Amino acid sequence: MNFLNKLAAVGLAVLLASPALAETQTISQAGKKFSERKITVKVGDTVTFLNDDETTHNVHSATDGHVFDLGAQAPGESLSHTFDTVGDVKVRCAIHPKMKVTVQVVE
Ligand SMILES: [Cu+2]
Repeated sequence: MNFLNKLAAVGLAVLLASPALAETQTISQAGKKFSERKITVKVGDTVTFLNDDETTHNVHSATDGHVFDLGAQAPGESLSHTFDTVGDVKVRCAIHPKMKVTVQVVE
């Protein structure tokens, strides 16, 4: 094997060993409902919460170890959260208690 072939082999090995790129999933909130009841994401993935409704929403979670609050979200606005820790995260809207989605974060 000459030098260039070795270099190519090493490059390929590095490429194959690199982790998959983080993904983004989108959940919409039309009609005061999350478009999903439960989704599964991988650690490091981002979920975008799109407010395609006609009212303000406030996506947040009070789940131990996963607390976050995206704050008041006007119609038309998109806000994102990256899930960094394994677990079942119960996501709610602070304004509309019936809005619930569980984000299951896996390795
Ligand atoms: Cu809401």
